[in-house]
Amino acid sequence: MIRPTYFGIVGVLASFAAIVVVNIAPDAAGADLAITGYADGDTRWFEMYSDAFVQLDKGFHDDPQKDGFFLVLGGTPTPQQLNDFDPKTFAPTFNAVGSGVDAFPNDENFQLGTISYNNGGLTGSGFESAPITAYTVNFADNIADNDALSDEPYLTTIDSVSGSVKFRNGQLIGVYMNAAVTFTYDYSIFGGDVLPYSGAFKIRGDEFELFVDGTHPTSASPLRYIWESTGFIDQVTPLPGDYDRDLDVDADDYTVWRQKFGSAVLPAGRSADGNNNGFVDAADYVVWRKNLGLDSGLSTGAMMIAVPEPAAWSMALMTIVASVLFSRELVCCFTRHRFTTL
Ligand SMILES: [Ca+2]
Ligand SMILES: [Ca+2]
Ligand SMILES: [Ca+2]
Ligand SMILES: [Ca+2]
Repeated sequence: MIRPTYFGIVGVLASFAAIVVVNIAPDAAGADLAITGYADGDTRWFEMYSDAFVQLDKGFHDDPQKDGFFLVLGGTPTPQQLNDFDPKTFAPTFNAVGSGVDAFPNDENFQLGTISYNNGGLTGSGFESAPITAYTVNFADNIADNDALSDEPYLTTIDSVSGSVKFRNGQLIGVYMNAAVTFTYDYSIFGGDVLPYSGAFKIRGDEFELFVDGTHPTSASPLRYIWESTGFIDQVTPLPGDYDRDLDVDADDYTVWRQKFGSAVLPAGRSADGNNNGFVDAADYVVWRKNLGLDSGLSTGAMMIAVPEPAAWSMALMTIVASVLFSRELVCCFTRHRFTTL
């Protein structure tokens, strides 16, 4: 296996590039949708045999293209430490040794494969939904390919896929997909078994999430691999004002706008950035207000995330915001504040 830390992570990341694509047979009457994504900067790949991980474009010395090199636990992990480790709350310690790792050579531009769907009933008019029949992906497209460790120790399987793609007058307004993913690492080259690491790749509206995790004992240290990435799908044009991506424009979208208010958005136009200027700001409230009541009539299915009904105080605040934000003086001051703080 791989050790010590610095050289180990280079080798593991390189060998990850040897993922094999597994196809689910496409529907005979289907159409294909190639998707690309924009990954968040906290996209991470853990290799917890070597107690190491990298984070997308964290940089290394003066090279912003590199993805750094970080220690996880500060030493060879024990089985208990691996079991207790929570990647969601982990705060890294940067280990500035060696020359760094460019583990994600395409940086945030992720290749996310092809969705096949049954287009038999589509007319290109109005709101329409089509079932997803297959998903094909090579996540290794996003990982450095300079494998010098061993031959293709990693495989990727799409165990199952479900969901649908949504259109408005033929334009893609959302993807709602849940794919069960298993990575396997062929440890037999070191005298072990083929080890699975399982998780899911999900898309909801224009947002994607990949999470795969697994731990296995070996004769040396236990192995644990984790890859987590979130981001946005490029091909989707969300309904204007539908900030929670459930294909209507209602009070819940206002709640999202309020929660995100003041934040920067990359790329512009995602999240609650309805006017496409890269910030969640007052103009996005205007977009929401203009489209309030728009309803596609389409279900987002089992992937719908429950959003609580807005409380009475929230509706009252909405009215206050509407009346206050658009007085000329406050819009002037608000705008000036935004740009002086950048
Ligand atoms: Ca990079
Ligand atoms: Ca909505
Ligand atoms: Ca709604
Ligand atoms: Ca905006």
